[in-house]
Amino acid sequence: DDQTDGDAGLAVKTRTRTQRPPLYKVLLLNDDYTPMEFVVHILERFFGLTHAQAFEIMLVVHKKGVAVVGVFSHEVAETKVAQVMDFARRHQHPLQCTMEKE
Ligand code: NFA
Repeated sequence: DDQTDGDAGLAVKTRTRTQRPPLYKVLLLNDDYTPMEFVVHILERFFGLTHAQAFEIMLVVHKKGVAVVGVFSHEVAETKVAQVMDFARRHQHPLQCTMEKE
């Protein structure tokens, strides 16, 4: 406050916007072949869901074609997608998992 800005010696607060890291939705896609119990297992194992929560989300994907299974930082979302895709591929299931900016 150097008295050159017309504020009569009062403190001046300049409002700045808080930077929030972008968040990413992790999406699970339906297909006709992946067993329901395999999807439930993935949701428990990689997303920390209870069996009941996992079953609920699996059914949403099965009925609606897609569901958001979680929202994470870019790095965590990338890791989840890679873990799901790798686990599905190793078990020869066509399950697809993707991410998109919120
Ligand atoms: N649609 C699959 C089936 O009927 C189950 C499934 C649910 C697959 C959610 C992928 C995602 N076996």
